[in-house]
Amino acid sequence: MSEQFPTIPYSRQRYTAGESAARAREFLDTILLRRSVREFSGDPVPPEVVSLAIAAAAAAPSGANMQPWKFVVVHDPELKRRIREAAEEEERLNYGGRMPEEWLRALAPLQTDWRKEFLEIAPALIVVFKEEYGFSAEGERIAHYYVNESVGIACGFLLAALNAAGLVTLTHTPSPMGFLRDILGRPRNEKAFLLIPVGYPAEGCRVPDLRRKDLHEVMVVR
Ligand code: IYR
Repeated sequence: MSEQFPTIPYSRQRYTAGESAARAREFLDTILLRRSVREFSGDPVPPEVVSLAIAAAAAAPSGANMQPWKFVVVHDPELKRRIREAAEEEERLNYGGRMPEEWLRALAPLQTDWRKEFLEIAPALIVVFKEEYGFSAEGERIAHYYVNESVGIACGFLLAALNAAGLVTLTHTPSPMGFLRDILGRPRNEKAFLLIPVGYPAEGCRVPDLRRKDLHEVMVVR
């Protein structure tokens, strides 16, 4: 049997309902500023902001506290170029027949295509890897649990933290993403989960005029 974690006291300041609602509203107002951006400025991002946002992501809950994630930050133009080339190769196949008609129709309003210039233009790419399993200090395999849920939540924290800092992102999934492990030299227990270009919107950047579902469409109270 493994040992228990020692426990430590935990409490939070109790806000009044009004204070609590004001904080929730402030968070909502901030998160409503987040949009998926495909037109990036080349301006560099402050490295400290990226580090702080990744620290926030790594504070996400995870199955059995395995923290089954790695966040690879790519600034190097040559690596970005290789990632763009490999992503475009996959996307050419996706848009050229690998995605079924229904999927292409669903994407048509977004006007996306196989071209992924943003992978070179954005000053930083954060490639999030999930660790499908880990290793003990003795090099034995350790099972990880709820890996997709854990890493998905961590990515949510990451997007929220970058957004709060005034940076913009795209949640990009050039599937399949196996090339990322090869290009970035990651070990076999890691699988690319999400590719997140980070930066500032280009001058004149536009985003689709999307409608978010109303609260009553997404919230059910019983
Ligand atoms: N990965 C492709 C296709 C794509 C798929 C979905 I679902 C989107 O919401 C957007 C794009 C691409 O990045 O173009």
